[in-house]
Amino acid sequence: MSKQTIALVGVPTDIGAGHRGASMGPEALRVAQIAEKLRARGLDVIDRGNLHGPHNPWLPPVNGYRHLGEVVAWNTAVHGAIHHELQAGRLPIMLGGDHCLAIGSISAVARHCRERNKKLRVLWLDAHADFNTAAITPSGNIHGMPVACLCGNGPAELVEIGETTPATTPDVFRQIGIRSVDEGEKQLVREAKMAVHDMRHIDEVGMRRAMEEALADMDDDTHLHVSFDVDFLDPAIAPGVGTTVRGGPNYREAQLCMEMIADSGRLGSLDIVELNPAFDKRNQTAKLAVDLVESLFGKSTLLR
Ligand code: NNH
Ligand code: MN
Ligand code: MN
Ligand code: MN
Repeated sequence: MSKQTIALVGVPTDIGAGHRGASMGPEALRVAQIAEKLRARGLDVIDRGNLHGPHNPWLPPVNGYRHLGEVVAWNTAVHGAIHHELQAGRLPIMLGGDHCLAIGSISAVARHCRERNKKLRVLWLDAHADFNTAAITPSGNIHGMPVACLCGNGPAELVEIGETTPATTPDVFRQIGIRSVDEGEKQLVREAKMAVHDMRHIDEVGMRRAMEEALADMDDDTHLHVSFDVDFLDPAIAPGVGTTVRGGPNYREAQLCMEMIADSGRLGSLDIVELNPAFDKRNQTAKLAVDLVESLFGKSTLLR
């Protein structure tokens, strides 16, 4: 097999978030040497630079959505860029940006899977389920809604990004690290029968078994997408996010999670989202994210 080529796609916006600053995420990851560290692992890395889109007008929600038009514009750009990289056989890493951008990236991955007759599995590493809708959102922030939109529960403009509506279905998702789900959102998560490996479950069975479950039943035809919301991590080690929730995975649990994904050999695309340098200290959260991404690409399997 030929050498895997990674394409970094920066998406500098905080359009879907409740705090400003995730727009600085792509540059913080570059400063933390994401490209250099992956090259040191023997991977080919192309940095595509940043996508462009509307600025953040910082307005209140309208009909339950903040900045819907701007979110559509950014996600349309993301969908096109990520699909282009996948079609060329590259492994795209989206450098976010807030988590609303997963609508564009995952709809592109789902489209690619349909075109190539591949099965899709999405690992959603997050403190939050991101399954809100306009009717139940406590904030109107669309970064709390991407999973719902991808499953067809959202505004037409967002649900229709990509070729097929809905882009995908709840059964492809495995959510890991969840510990903050809004009241109305809980009901929807239950109704959708989403596979949620929440922190309670991880406490009880450990990260190893939770990840064995999340990675089960994949085969040669499975494309694995990882959507890594940096607030997945415990805020003690990762303060550089807008919405910290205590009680997340510690350093070793997070490493094991990434190592087990690497061992699966199925990783086909990745989002790194919600990194917010305005809340960080000396870029430590960006450096940690890069360290974990190195493990996702096999750094710590040397002794096996
Ligand atoms: N659930 C909250 C909301 O919808 C917070 C979402 N924030 C996130 N999600 N960072 O990952 O507003
Ligand atoms: Mn999220
Ligand atoms: Mn394709
Ligand atoms: Mn989150």
